[in-house]
Amino acid sequence: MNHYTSPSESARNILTANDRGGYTIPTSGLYPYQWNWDSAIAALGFAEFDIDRAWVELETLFSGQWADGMVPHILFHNPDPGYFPGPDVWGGIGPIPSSGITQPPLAATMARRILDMDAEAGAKRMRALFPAMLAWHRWIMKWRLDDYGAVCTTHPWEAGRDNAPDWDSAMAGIDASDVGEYQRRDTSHVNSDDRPTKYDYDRYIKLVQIGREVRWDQQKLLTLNPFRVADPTMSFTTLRAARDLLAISAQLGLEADGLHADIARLDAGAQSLWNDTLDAFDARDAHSGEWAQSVSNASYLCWYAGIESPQMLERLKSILTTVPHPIPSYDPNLPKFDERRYWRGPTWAFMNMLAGFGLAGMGHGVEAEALRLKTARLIAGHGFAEYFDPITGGPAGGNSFTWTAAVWLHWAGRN
Ligand code: 2M8
Repeated sequence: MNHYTSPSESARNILTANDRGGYTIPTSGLYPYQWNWDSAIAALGFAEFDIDRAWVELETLFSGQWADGMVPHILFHNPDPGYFPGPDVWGGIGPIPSSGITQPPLAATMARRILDMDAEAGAKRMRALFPAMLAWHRWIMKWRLDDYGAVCTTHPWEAGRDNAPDWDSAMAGIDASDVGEYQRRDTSHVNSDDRPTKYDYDRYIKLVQIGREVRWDQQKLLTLNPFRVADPTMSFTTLRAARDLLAISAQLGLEADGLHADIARLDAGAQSLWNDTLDAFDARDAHSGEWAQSVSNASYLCWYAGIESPQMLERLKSILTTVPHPIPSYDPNLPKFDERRYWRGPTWAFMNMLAGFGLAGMGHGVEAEALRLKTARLIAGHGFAEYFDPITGGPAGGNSFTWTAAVWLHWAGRN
């Protein structure tokens, strides 16, 4: 007799199979290392069946923290020739080989959720991690804010939305003519139509070369780096993380000097990303001041940050009824929409979950539930893909993907 594997069983199996001992890779082959925000989501998934393992995931992530507080976007625990660019290209300067940029800070927010699931098991772990999380927050405050208090990304990989249209004009300003020869590995694992182009990769690598050249000296990079974009992903997640750090500090009686003032500054910065002409939250080039004119799935993270927006709610209601598998990473009514290409159209289940957390937290339970059920249907019908075509639901990128499995266990697949 065949054994029927339920989606929840499959999701647990994916997390277990992607577990490399203390950290989880996003998917084998394409992404063989520990990624920062993927790990925070993985921890939530583990918390559903192994709360100790959830804390270990976060502890391993912070074991790669640099002396200045930065938590890298990739930790290269074990060399793997299947990924490019690897540790030698990045030249990270932390305690373990790493990249030289960070990623949207989800860890404090997910740690708070895990703490809430079992306060007794979590209090000690949380106390131990808290100073490291606060140091990361302070590093972001020191090095990534623009004049308005919006949080900037210094590399498309830092925002996590690699080839989003948000960066198109900033990317056009990068001279990558001397980037040299290199060999991509991603397109040997998955369909190249689902991935960024060579034009994009030349610029990604050029930015890595600029950072490495000055050994990731942030002061120097403020003037040397041609790419600096005030970003809704970084701004909303940093604001939310700061609010969660404050709540955790109050709950556990921990020192958190300056967080109130930081929250006020970040709140003003996040609000400054409202583009009146577009009538949505947008990205803004920090060098030129130009708007990207991009409604992305990060635009819908306003509630996650504790920011209300009737206009965004109207937009959300509209895409919930007009787009078969929302939330598309780029608005289908805008000219650059590309339903297969990564962050230029496809739907990402974990971004839906973050938007869902925000909506539920700010009293929009109906929309949160509609989004959750649509995400559940998408995953149940098309598998644990890295991302999905928002029109057909077709799976794209890597499969047996950690964050999609974690989203199922913690949010989408719950009864
Ligand atoms: C993607 O980015 C990496 C570089 O960081 C890549 O394409 O090689 C993005 O989707 C990013 O947000 C994600 O964290 C990473 C691993 O899932 O893959």
